[in-house]
Amino acid sequence: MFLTSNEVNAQQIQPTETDTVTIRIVGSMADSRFVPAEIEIRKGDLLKFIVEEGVHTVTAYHPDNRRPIGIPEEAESFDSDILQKGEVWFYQPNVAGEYNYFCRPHERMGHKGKFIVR
Ligand SMILES: [Cu+2]
Repeated sequence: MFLTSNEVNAQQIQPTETDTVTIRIVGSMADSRFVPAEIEIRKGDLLKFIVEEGVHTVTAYHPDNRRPIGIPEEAESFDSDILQKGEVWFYQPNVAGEYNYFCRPHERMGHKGKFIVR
């Protein structure tokens, strides 16, 4: 098959184009939130969660965490454990789909987030 030079370039560039995507965690009580609370990323991107205020977790909706599943079935469950102000936690999803997660201390106050891997 004949490829134009543009098509060749696209094929060469795409597989290596990954980013580190930062999600800030702010608030300490009912104002706790992930910023942004919802984001689309690409497979291979690295998610970097940084706690700017309060004490939080980044926890998957998954039976491992005693919740109904809210991430792709083939994806690995995750739970950051307690993160203090200034701490950073990374997750690199390698399965496409929708990932719903929450913060253990503030779930009932609505501290939840979602990322979609394309
Ligand atoms: Cu929280």
